[in-house]
Amino acid sequence: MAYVYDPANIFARILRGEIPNDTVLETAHTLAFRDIRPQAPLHVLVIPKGPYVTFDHFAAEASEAEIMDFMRTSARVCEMVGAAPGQGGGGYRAISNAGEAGVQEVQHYHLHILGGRMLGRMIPREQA
Ligand code: DGP
Repeated sequence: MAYVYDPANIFARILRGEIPNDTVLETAHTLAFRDIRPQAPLHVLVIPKGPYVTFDHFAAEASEAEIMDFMRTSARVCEMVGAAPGQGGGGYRAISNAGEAGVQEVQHYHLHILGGRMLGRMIPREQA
Protein backbone atom coordinates (compact mmCIF):
# COMPACT_ATOMS: atom_id res chain seq x y z
CA MET A 1 0.00 0.00 0.00
CA ALA A 2 1.45 3.37 -0.99
CA TYR A 3 1.57 6.41 1.25
CA VAL A 4 -0.92 9.15 0.50
CA TYR A 5 0.27 12.61 1.52
CA ASP A 6 -2.41 15.13 2.45
CA PRO A 7 -1.16 18.64 1.52
CA ALA A 8 -3.77 20.16 3.87
CA ASN A 9 -1.93 18.93 6.98
CA ILE A 10 -0.80 21.63 9.42
CA PHE A 11 2.94 21.25 8.76
CA ALA A 12 2.40 21.57 5.00
CA ARG A 13 0.58 24.81 5.79
CA ILE A 14 3.52 25.96 7.93
CA LEU A 15 5.91 25.14 5.05
CA ARG A 16 3.75 27.20 2.66
CA GLY A 17 3.91 30.14 5.08
CA GLU A 18 0.16 30.03 5.78
CA ILE A 19 0.72 29.56 9.53
CA PRO A 20 3.52 31.20 11.54
CA ASN A 21 6.13 29.15 13.37
CA ASP A 22 8.95 29.73 15.82
CA THR A 23 11.85 28.69 13.59
CA VAL A 24 15.04 27.32 15.11
CA LEU A 25 16.81 26.52 11.84
CA GLU A 26 15.92 26.36 8.15
CA THR A 27 17.90 24.82 5.29
CA ALA A 28 17.22 23.90 1.66
CA HIS A 29 15.35 20.69 2.54
CA THR A 30 14.55 20.95 6.25
CA LEU A 31 12.76 23.17 8.78
CA ALA A 32 13.14 23.01 12.58
CA PHE A 33 10.70 24.90 14.81
CA ARG A 34 9.35 24.89 18.37
CA ASP A 35 6.41 22.63 19.17
CA ILE A 36 3.26 24.60 19.93
CA ARG A 37 2.39 22.25 22.85
CA PRO A 38 5.81 21.60 24.41
CA GLN A 39 6.06 18.46 26.54
CA ALA A 40 9.45 19.44 27.96
CA PRO A 41 11.37 22.72 28.42
CA LEU A 42 13.02 21.91 25.09
CA HIS A 43 10.70 20.63 22.38
CA VAL A 44 11.71 21.18 18.76
CA LEU A 45 10.22 19.54 15.69
CA VAL A 46 12.41 18.83 12.66
CA ILE A 47 10.57 18.27 9.39
CA PRO A 48 11.62 17.65 5.80
CA LYS A 49 10.20 20.13 3.29
CA GLY A 50 9.22 17.25 1.00
CA PRO A 51 5.85 15.44 1.18
CA TYR A 52 6.59 12.46 3.43
CA VAL A 53 4.09 11.02 5.88
CA THR A 54 6.22 8.99 8.29
CA PHE A 55 9.80 8.17 9.21
CA ASP A 56 9.76 4.98 7.15
CA HIS A 57 8.24 6.80 4.16
CA PHE A 58 10.99 9.44 4.33
CA ALA A 59 13.75 6.88 4.89
CA ALA A 60 12.58 4.76 1.96
CA GLU A 61 11.76 7.43 -0.63
CA ALA A 62 13.55 10.71 0.09
CA SER A 63 16.64 11.59 -1.94
CA GLU A 64 20.10 11.26 -0.44
CA ALA A 65 20.35 15.07 -0.41
CA GLU A 66 17.12 15.36 1.60
CA ILE A 67 18.14 12.65 4.07
CA MET A 68 21.63 14.07 4.52
CA ASP A 69 20.25 17.57 5.03
CA PHE A 70 17.64 16.33 7.53
CA MET A 71 20.19 14.43 9.61
CA ARG A 72 22.78 17.21 9.62
CA THR A 73 20.13 19.83 10.45
CA SER A 74 18.87 17.68 13.33
CA ALA A 75 22.43 17.46 14.66
CA ARG A 76 22.88 21.22 14.37
CA VAL A 77 19.61 21.81 16.23
CA CYS A 78 20.72 19.52 19.08
CA GLU A 79 23.93 21.49 19.36
CA MET A 80 22.26 24.92 19.02
CA VAL A 81 19.72 24.31 21.78
CA GLY A 82 22.28 22.88 24.20
CA ALA A 83 21.04 19.29 24.08
CA ALA A 84 23.90 17.42 22.36
CA PRO A 85 25.81 15.47 25.05
CA GLY A 86 28.99 15.44 22.96
CA GLN A 87 28.92 19.25 22.85
CA GLY A 88 28.39 19.72 26.59
CA GLY A 89 24.59 19.59 26.31
CA GLY A 90 22.25 17.94 28.77
CA GLY A 91 20.91 15.18 26.53
CA TYR A 92 17.65 14.72 24.70
CA ARG A 93 15.23 12.19 23.26
CA ALA A 94 14.50 12.02 19.52
CA ILE A 95 11.10 10.49 18.81
CA SER A 96 9.02 9.98 15.70
CA ASN A 97 5.42 8.84 16.04
CA ALA A 98 3.94 6.98 13.07
CA GLY A 99 0.44 5.85 12.27
CA GLU A 100 -2.26 4.63 14.60
CA ALA A 101 -0.19 2.70 17.17
CA GLY A 102 2.35 5.53 17.28
CA VAL A 103 -0.46 8.06 17.84
CA GLN A 104 0.69 10.34 15.04
CA GLU A 105 -1.39 13.51 15.05
CA VAL A 106 0.16 15.41 12.14
CA GLN A 107 0.50 13.42 8.92
CA HIS A 108 3.79 14.97 7.82
CA TYR A 109 6.98 13.25 8.99
CA HIS A 110 8.56 15.01 11.96
CA LEU A 111 11.23 14.27 14.52
CA HIS A 112 10.53 15.46 18.07
CA ILE A 113 13.66 16.57 19.94
CA LEU A 114 12.85 16.78 23.64
CA GLY A 115 15.06 17.78 26.55
CA GLY A 116 15.75 20.36 29.21
CA ARG A 117 14.75 18.00 32.05
CA MET A 118 15.05 14.35 33.07
CA LEU A 119 12.70 12.60 30.67
CA GLY A 120 12.36 9.25 32.44
CA ARG A 121 11.98 5.97 30.62
CA MET A 122 10.98 5.99 26.98
CA ILE A 123 7.88 3.91 27.71
CA PRO A 124 6.95 3.30 31.36
CA ARG A 125 7.71 -0.30 32.36
CA GLU A 126 4.11 -1.02 33.29
CA GLN A 127 2.95 -0.05 29.76
CA ALA A 128 5.53 -2.12 27.84
P1 DGP B 1 2.61 13.80 16.69
O1 DGP B 1 1.65 13.18 17.67
O2 DGP B 1 3.94 13.14 16.73
O3 DGP B 1 2.02 13.88 15.29
O4 DGP B 1 2.87 15.29 17.22
C1 DGP B 1 2.46 16.45 16.56
C2 DGP B 1 3.02 17.64 17.30
O5 DGP B 1 2.79 18.78 16.51
C3 DGP B 1 2.39 17.91 18.66
O6 DGP B 1 3.42 17.81 19.66
C4 DGP B 1 1.87 19.34 18.58
C5 DGP B 1 2.55 19.89 17.36
N1 DGP B 1 1.74 20.84 16.61
C6 DGP B 1 0.48 20.66 16.15
N2 DGP B 1 0.06 21.74 15.48
C7 DGP B 1 1.10 22.63 15.51
C8 DGP B 1 1.28 23.94 14.98
O7 DGP B 1 0.39 24.53 14.34
N3 DGP B 1 2.47 24.54 15.23
C9 DGP B 1 3.48 23.92 15.93
N4 DGP B 1 4.60 24.59 16.11
N5 DGP B 1 3.34 22.68 16.43
C10 DGP B 1 2.16 22.06 16.23
